[in-house]
Amino acid sequence: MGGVQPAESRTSVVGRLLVLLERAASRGCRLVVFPELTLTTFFPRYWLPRLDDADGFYEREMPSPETAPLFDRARELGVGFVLGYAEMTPAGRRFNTVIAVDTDGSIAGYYRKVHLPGHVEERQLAHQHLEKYYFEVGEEGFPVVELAGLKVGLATCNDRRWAETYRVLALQGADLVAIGYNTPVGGVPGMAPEPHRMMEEHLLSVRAGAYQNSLWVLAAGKSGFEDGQRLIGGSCVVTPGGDVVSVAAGDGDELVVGTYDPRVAEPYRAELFNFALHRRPEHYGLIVERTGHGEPVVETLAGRS
Ligand code: CDV
Repeated sequence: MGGVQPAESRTSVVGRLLVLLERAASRGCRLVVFPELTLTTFFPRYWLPRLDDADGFYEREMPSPETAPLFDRARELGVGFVLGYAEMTPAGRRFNTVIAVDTDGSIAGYYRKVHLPGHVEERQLAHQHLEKYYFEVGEEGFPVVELAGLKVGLATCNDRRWAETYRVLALQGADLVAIGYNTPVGGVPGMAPEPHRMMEEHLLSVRAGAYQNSLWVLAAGKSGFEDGQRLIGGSCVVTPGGDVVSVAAGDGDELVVGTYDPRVAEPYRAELFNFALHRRPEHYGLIVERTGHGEPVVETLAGRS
């Protein structure tokens, strides 16, 4: 998707999504992935000292009167979809959320973003990255839902850079992982500012996740400019072999299409990445016991047989 400007209404954004949905249906697509925080501009770039001043960016119900046309049309077309949005719960909790809707219009599941990047406090930057300020960490983990007859793992943006995301989804039998994202070019603390580097790191992440877990990745990002901030784009379809078979060509609203074929994953799952045969979880304990890089576990040779 091209950028969503701060003044753009939900109705206007949904109109753009409907155009893409119609195009997808006419190409025979059964599943469409929309970006993270699709319905608004990527507002974590703004520092608003009063959190309540951001309330207008959040959805309190889904579907809402503004988003209902998307749900209705998708059901009529028999297309499932995944849509990212900012969620405000009835108790006033805030999450960076994804909803997954099946081809018959039923809600298949939700995901609340786990890996929230950025910072909580205002920083002296042209653009902030305040996800830790605007959202709580999702508490329900990474779900796999049934969409268009496939097992679809849900993740969002920064999750795609973490190996654990894909592995936890693959261990639940995911055939593919749907990932919406907003990756600003430059100005993100700790990330290289050059657009080509950012694109390289994005593709490296989704390709590695797909390959190491024998699953497809559908990555859908915003692109072009939003309120003066450039977003990386690069939406793509990645095979279980790690090949990018389809990628966005431009910076505006665009349909990126791939054909899911279960046979691509089969040789990997049968042999090289046959988890049941080759994984050694007894040696992976540190992954869940330790968060930071920590001290090396120094092995002593004494007593080794
Ligand atoms: N919305 C995001 O999660 N964006 C992050 C930041 C760090 C640029 C990303 O990983 O793309």
